Amino acid sequence: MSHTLIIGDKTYSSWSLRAALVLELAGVVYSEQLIALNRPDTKTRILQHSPSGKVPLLITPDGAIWDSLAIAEYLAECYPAAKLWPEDRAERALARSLCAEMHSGFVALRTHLPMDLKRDQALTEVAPEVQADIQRICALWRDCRLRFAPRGPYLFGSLTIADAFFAPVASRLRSYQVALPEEAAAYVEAIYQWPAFKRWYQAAQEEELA
Ligand SMILES: N[C@@H](CCC(=O)N[C@@H](CS)C(=O)NCC(=O)O)C(=O)O
Repeated sequence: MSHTLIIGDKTYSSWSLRAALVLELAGVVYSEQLIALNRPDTKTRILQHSPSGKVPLLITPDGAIWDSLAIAEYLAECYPAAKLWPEDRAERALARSLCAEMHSGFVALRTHLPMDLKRDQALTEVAPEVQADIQRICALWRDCRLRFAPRGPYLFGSLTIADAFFAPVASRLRSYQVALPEEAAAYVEAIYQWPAFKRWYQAAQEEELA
């Protein structure tokens, strides 16, 4: 196997999930190496592979690639037939904007609602900055769904890198039981029906954590 993905716990590692979903979308056969997060030796173990000290990291015939967005772009370049980005240039630009906004933003949501695939419990209080992030995400999803719903249930109709990037957000909204507008709730359900997401989710349920 020529690709190895170094990941964190499936329950918690949202950036690892994104990279794994893009690999699945590309149809790449790969092996997986899991490094448990939040343990005394976590940093040392990750640094043996990843100069950033973070996961995911993808080992490829072209060398190691760290950072989920770099991994996604690399795979899009290697596997053009998989159409990991939308084919239309304007739509591709929109999809890249969504992913970049996800990659660099929504700090309040990521801080207060960390991904936890074993969780099924609402927060007692939702901070205003978290509410603002949720509203922005729902607006992004709504715009995409209004435009592309005739093509399928995902952000751009069929699955793209944008769905891989928002899948962990969908999981947070569900596991923290956030009330959602109809189209956002339907999108969350579509993510939960994505076979590659289901496999990761199931593995997370079976994962033993420290
Ligand atoms: N910008 C990075 C973020 C990676 C990241 O923050 N990964 C977390 C796990 S989800 C991590 O490695 N945490 C371990 C640590 O910081 O020690 C990406 O997109 O891949």
